Amino acid sequence: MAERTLILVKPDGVRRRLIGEVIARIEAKGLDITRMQMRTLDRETAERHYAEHVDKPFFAGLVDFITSGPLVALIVEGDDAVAATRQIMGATNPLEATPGSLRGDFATAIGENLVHGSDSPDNGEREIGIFFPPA
Ligand code: DAT
Ligand code: MG
Repeated sequence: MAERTLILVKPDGVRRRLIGEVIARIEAKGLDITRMQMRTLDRETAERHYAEHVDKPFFAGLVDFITSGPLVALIVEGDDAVAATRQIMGATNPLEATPGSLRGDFATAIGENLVHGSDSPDNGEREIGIFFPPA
């Protein structure tokens, strides 16, 4: 089913010059990038984006990290875009992500795992609304 998801190349990915690598893999998979934006998040926007994690012990560190420099936000569209992009990204913990996935190939630390992808179509629409609000 055609759906939309929000993908972020997180600040570690931008610092490490991996924007192109992430985009290349999304395109190679056969998905469409329909919007793209580079920006540095303020804390309020980061806290909205990660609202589901507000009670987790790692929340403050997560907000510190995601606001630590520019990131690239993408709207990705295609059949089963949520599951397809989560497959490309690999497991949250890079040490559990399979080789061939972005996190498996390029990251070691759960706190600096290169990419974000929405975990459901509903969350995708919610997150897209934060980064690309309707005019
Ligand atoms: P994902 O990004 O795979 O959807 P998530 O939604 O569970 O994973 O968590 C969001 C981010 O929070 C994740 O990409 C990295 C960070 N994170 C998750 N679990 C963590 C932990 N145990 N310690 C530190 N950071 C963590
Ligand atoms: Mg998540």
